[in-house]
Amino acid sequence: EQENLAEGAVLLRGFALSAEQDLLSSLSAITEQAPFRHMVTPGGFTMSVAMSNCGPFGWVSDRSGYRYSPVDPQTGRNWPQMPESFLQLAQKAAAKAGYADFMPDACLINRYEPKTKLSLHQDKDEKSPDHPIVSVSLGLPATFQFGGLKRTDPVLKYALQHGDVVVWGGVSRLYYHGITPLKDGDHPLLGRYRINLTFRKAA
Ligand code: MD3
Ligand code: FE
Repeated sequence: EQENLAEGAVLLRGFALSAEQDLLSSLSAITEQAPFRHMVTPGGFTMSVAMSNCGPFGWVSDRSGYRYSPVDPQTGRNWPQMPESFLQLAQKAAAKAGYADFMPDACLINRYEPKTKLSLHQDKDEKSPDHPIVSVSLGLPATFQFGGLKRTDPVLKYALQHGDVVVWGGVSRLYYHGITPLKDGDHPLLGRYRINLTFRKAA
């Protein structure tokens, strides 16, 4: 089942379901090495989303800005390796959406609990927007909103469920997007959390 959300954006409903056990056990191993933390924005606000990373590069934010770093600033060590199950899922999804040779070098892991939100933003910290982004939703459902190339463009809302995968390429790669405050709930595998994995080519 394949649904076009916008020009270049493909929703693959339930695409990650067959890998959920592998994904969740790998996730625990990663966050033991690189625990979830709340990063601070350049403006001095603490993000409500808790984050970790795996792969050669990880997205980090602090008072000096947003960037990709090979080192976890909290441990001084490299980010954990990207598990084979993560890489294979991301590549399989990208291929299905028409990107045959996606080679992500960064996986940002976002953790939401009830009330956590992610304000409307663009993803512009990667070297080139020509590579797609693959996102995997796990746990509690979320309302995802996306607009256009301008912050003031009208937004559409979509419910993203456990197991949904979205591939963002083409012009949609630079669209403004965000997550509305998470509603409370109890997911059979993840309890009161939503986890989102985003795979990117950063460098
Ligand atoms: C549309 N994450 O990490 S994933 C992010 O659910 C981020 O945690 C959200 O936005 C989350 O930057 C949304 C879906 C997503 C990811 C990247 C995009 C949608 C996108 C890039 C361009 C357009
Ligand atoms: Fe984003």
